[in-house]
Amino acid sequence: MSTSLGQAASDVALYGHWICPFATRVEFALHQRGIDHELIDLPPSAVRGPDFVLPDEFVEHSPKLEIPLVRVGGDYLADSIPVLEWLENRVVAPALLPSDDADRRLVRDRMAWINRHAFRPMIGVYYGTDPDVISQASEALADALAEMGRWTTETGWLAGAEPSLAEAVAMPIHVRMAGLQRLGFTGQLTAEWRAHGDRCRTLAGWPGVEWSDEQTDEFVGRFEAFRRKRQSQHP
Ligand SMILES: N[C@@H](CCC(=O)N[C@@H](CS)C(=O)NCC(=O)O)C(=O)O
Repeated sequence: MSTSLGQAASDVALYGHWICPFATRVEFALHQRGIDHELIDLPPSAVRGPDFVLPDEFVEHSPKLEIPLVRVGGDYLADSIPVLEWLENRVVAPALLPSDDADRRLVRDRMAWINRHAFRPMIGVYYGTDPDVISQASEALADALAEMGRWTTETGWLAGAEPSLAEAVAMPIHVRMAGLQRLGFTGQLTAEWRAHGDRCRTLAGWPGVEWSDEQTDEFVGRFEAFRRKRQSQHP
């Protein structure tokens, strides 16, 4: 598997922010591939200060004004999963997408599954304001993580014999697990899922996305404040 870029590495830029799980997927893949890039910090609107001005380049090229937005050379793409696939196509040989059709299909199916069955409830846990809703999201997330743990039993990875884009898509769940637990995720993590987390922490992409204790505290604090604000608006 090659990691050489078909594009000068210095030409790659990511508009992202550490708290955004979608941008984290791309940041992980860039680090995992060893793709040198510029990270242009652009906090999501909920985290921006009142004087924050969106850069013109971002406004022009991000159709929904969402991060992640990636520039390679003079080309731009937003939306995490298409961006992950696009970065694969811009390199000499695929590194996080297998070359075999059936293996590639498995990675793609699992990325879509994770998005739907794990990411939605994960976001439901931290954006939840009603305890019943948080608890339902927590249960759904625990079920999804148990299923994803089962996928890893044969090879250690989510889709195939090596880390793939499925790891990039799931990575933000490992990154914020301690924060999710403080915000109401009560599910028991299976041994397989925890072992997958341990394996992910050994990957080249991990140091680029891992959170310090301070970042976990800030994540938790932001969503606790969000809940308090919602509660005061709709007591
Ligand atoms: N489907 C998109 C979702 C991206 C997304 O929701 N990004 C959020 C930040 S985490 C965003 O930029 N929201 C707009 C805003 O904050 O104004 C993806 O997978 O990249």
